[in-house]
Amino acid sequence: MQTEKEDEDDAAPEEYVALCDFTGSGSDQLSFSRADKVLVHAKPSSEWWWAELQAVRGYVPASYLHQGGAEEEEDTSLDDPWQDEEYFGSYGMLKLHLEMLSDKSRTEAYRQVILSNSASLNNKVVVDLGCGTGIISLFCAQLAQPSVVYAVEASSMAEYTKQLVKQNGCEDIVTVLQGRAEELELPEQVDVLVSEWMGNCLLFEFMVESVLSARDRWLREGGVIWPSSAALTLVPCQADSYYTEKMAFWERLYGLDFTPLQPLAQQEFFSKPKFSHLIEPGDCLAAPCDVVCLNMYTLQITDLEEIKGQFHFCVEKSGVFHGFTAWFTVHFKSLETGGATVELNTGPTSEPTHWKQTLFMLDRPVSVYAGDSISGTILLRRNPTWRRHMTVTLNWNINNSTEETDDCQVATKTFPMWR
Ligand code: GJV
Repeated sequence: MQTEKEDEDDAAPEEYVALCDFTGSGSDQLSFSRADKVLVHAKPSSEWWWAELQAVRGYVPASYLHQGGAEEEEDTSLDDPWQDEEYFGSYGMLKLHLEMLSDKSRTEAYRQVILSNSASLNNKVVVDLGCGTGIISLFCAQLAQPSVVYAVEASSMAEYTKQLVKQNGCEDIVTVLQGRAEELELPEQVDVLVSEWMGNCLLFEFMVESVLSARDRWLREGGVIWPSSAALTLVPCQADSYYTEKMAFWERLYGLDFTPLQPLAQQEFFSKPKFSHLIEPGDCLAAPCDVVCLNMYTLQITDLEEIKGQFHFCVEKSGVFHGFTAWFTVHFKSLETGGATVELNTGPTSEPTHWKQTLFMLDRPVSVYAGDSISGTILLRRNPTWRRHMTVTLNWNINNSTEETDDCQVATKTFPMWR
């Protein structure tokens, strides 16, 4: 691999500085630490560069590097680590709102929360953070009698949300405020902070930061946050058809051996997680395990930089271990003492939601047997530069239960989401 690349070095290598630690997966990726100086020899794609560190060469993720020194002023792409123009631009159009509003499980869960708490919402002050088209605020006004709902929306959709509020006769209760929550003031403290902030793999987009900062500024002592807690769940799984479609495909084509393309396929299809995967309950090889639990009352913005979890699975049926699938569940605690908690579960045994599930493919499938154990850790590391992005690092080992092969395979893989 390394010698094949040597002919790419016609131009002088460029020096880059690592923005944070990175653990390479497989033998063709480099591992490095924050502030390491890396020599970039070639940029075969915008995401993976061919580079050198301490005389060792390998691929490095481009987004982890920045060009130190004088050239920095050239880099205007770093101006907005939140990419807000693009982010709020996309919420200014209908496509995403259509997707969210079509998601019955999601929307009905919020409706159910309002409905089952309608008595307690009487005369309460509510803020709906990132209200979009205002559906949750409208539910509040329609199903309960809060004194006011502040519907906060940064995108240009807010203009239409105002019209929707009027059109539905809710203008006495719902006040739409256009702007980024972080830059807005509310005229009063709120009793209830409601938001639908969850992204893929729960945290992607990191809108949760806006919720936490609104909590600290706006929520009165003893106020309620909806959702009140969130959990990320993981399961080892088979993903036979996806594996066949993207990897086994290259085994034999038209009577020819195409396997030299498999390393490329691995890089292209399996190095990032697959969003919008729907796992069949039967593809789970073990009982799912909650790896991260977030308490929305105590969680701090700084906690988001690195979130760690652990798992221990007992393989329940023999099969091919292709990867891990993740999803989340959120809980809305009742305003009434003893009232029922509402849950929105995006896992394989619930109605599919627009989040679907997130699949993390291993580099190589592993056969596992009933009784084996798969244990390890998950680390969600927020991208130090691109604040809406993160990487997910999975570490696992498989312990074979049969006595004659007492082997233990240890592996690790880091998945950028997306940078
Ligand atoms: N301030 C105001 N509106 C926001 C903010 C913010 N800080 N962040 C996101 N939004 N569940 N992953 C808006 C955004 O424009 C969009 O309409 C909605 O909140 C996102 C809701 C769904 N995204 C999610």
